Amino acid sequence: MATIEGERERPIVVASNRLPFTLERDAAGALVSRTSAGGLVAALEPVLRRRGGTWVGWPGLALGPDEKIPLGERPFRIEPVALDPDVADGYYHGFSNGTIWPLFHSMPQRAVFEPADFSAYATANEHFASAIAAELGRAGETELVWIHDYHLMVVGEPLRQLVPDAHLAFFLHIPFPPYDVFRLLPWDREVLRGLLACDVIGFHVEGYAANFLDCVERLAGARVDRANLVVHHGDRAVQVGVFPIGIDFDDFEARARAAPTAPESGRERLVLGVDRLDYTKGIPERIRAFERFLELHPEHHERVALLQLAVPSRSEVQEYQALKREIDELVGKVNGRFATARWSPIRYLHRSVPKDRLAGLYRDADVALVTPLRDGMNLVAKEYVASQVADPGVLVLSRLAGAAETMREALTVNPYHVDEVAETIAAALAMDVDARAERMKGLRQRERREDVHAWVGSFLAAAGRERARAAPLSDDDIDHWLGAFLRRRSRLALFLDYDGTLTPLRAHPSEAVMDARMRAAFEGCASHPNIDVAIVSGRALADVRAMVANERVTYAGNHGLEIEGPGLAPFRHEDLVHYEERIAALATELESIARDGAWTEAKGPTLTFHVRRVPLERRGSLVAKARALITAAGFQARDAHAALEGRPPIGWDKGRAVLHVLRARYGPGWSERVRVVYVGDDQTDEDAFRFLQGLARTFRVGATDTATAAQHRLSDTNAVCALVDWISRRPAWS
Ligand code: ADQ
Repeated sequence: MATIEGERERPIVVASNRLPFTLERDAAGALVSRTSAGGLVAALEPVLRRRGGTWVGWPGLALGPDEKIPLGERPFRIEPVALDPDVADGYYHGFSNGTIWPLFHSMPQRAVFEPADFSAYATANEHFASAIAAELGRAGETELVWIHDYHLMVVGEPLRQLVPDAHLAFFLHIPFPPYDVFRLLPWDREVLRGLLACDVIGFHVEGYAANFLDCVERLAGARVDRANLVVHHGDRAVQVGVFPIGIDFDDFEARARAAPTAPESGRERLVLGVDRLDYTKGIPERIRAFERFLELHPEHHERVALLQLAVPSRSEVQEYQALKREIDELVGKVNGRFATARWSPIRYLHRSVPKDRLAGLYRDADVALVTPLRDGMNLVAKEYVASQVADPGVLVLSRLAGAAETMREALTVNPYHVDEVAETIAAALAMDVDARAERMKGLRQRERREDVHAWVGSFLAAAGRERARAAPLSDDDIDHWLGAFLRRRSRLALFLDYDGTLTPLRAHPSEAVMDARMRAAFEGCASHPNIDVAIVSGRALADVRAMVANERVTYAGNHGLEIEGPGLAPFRHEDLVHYEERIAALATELESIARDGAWTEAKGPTLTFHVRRVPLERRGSLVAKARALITAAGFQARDAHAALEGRPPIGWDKGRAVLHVLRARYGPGWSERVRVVYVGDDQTDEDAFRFLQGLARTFRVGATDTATAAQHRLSDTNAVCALVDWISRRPAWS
């Protein structure tokens, strides 16, 4: 893949939940903005300054209709996404922080699954998509859109609908959970579809990327190339990448050098904990481990103290208030148990500390205790390392933090293992200066090299590469999907849709014929002694039979309202007679409104109003008129490819037709006797996919970004041909 010349310097749109500043109201209710101190803002602002572009984000509070955000001077645009309070609440507190945050940190018991929250999340993400699309339209050239984090996982799909060739990159700052946890999410496929609408998806560490690929393979039916971290999703190739985030190393180092020495320093050795107050950070567990350390090591009494800083976070949420109370009580209990007249073992500050002071504390801490129960990366560990400019300290790091995958010189612990953490604190305090210096040197070298600027650079380089098309379907891919399923010598019932599946869609139905390769593969299946082929089509039975012209095959025409096949009693739905006269009258009415090349195909009990030749700008209103006529005549109107179908209101669809064929051919115990494969490209095939769930292998052809109940996706009729050909080559048996 070649890098497009100049790509890296074109404008960029950054989208994140929050804007690069915090908005608040002063006592008089006026808006004031404060620059965010976060590392991400510091890293991305220079990129936006250099390349130009826009930062799209939610201001975090409701603005009055004419209220303007005080933006200050910036060489790039700020685009606030306004959200109604209800939507904002369901999106932010609900789905983002009440569902995804705990679930993705593998704490499913804390996750709330509330449909209204997901719908608010989807709505908020659509607002983001519109705002981003407007920015892309304004710039007049296709720029890179860099979407950040778990709040915006489903922006991609609506955005791609608005700007089909947009270049979208996504980075997840939190872990991506294993399949068994992810699939607890009732909206698992929706989230995967949203992510797969992007061209590049970045994670901190390999483990998260591997979890994502597992989920994509098992839940989204995409093909996964694990060696190259590529997902072949329909006709698109999505590049997955591993980009461990870093910090502004030089900035922390300089602050640490400049920070004054605290007056109390040196009296006792310092163990430091610094976190957002969040249940994932393992603060109560850490305090218990420190208590255990004091129990096991009385020699450290009056010589060591734990300083725990916790910056308030999401404090309006009950769960976080409960966590705060728990920590308050624990600190009180441990101090009550061990404190002496001149020593308190734990000092606890529930507040934010300015960066300069923080850097000084990091520098002076003998041990940093970074023990989250789960953490995407963890920047505190890195900030500590950058601040070790004097006597080197020791980093004790949870194995469940992403940072543990690269910060190999840290002493790693299981944060749930109280004794292990306690003994590691003791070991860290006992480590001699050579060992400390050796480990710290390695840590510092890496963090200096892989700082946040390097992170931005490597992500943008990957995102700027030319986009690849999906690789053609190979025998290995098909073997992976069907090999085990068809291994046993069971009969195969192969159901195939016709238009769009065996043939590409054509302007006129009479032009849709199988090409030579497809014809050969198809005939191979039809003449195979252990395979029964059935065609399930929206065409009239006689029509599809004439197109396919093979007497060994079963035909279900008119979406299964009429069925005929070798060895089967011909079937025609008994209610059809009541509709035949009415459908003829409806066909005449539709002909009277047909313009611009629209035409009506009468198919016996059903009809199709074709609009493929109608210019797009006039299609919508014509289809609306046709739909009204169909409905007024008492028929069901259903969307098809560039067409609208009129069907009798009979509770019958392709799913029922498949069941009819299976029962008639193999008897009521069919699911034990036969393996079923179904391939289709149309909305009407979804009825069959749903009906066959768990009972068959199902394949949806084409359109990647539509929802499907099928297990797997095939990019186009070439992929169908590869599949049908593979099936035709199965050895026969008797
Ligand atoms: P966070 O969950 O916010 O980030 P983390 O990476 O540890 O977690 O960053 C916390 C930040 O808050 C640090 O920069 C730290 O200095 C600051 N901080 C904490 N307590 C403070 C205090 N009392 N006073 C001042 N500052 C304080 C999410 C993911 C992480 C991932 C980052 C970046 O959860 O896993 O590392 O994004 O991708």
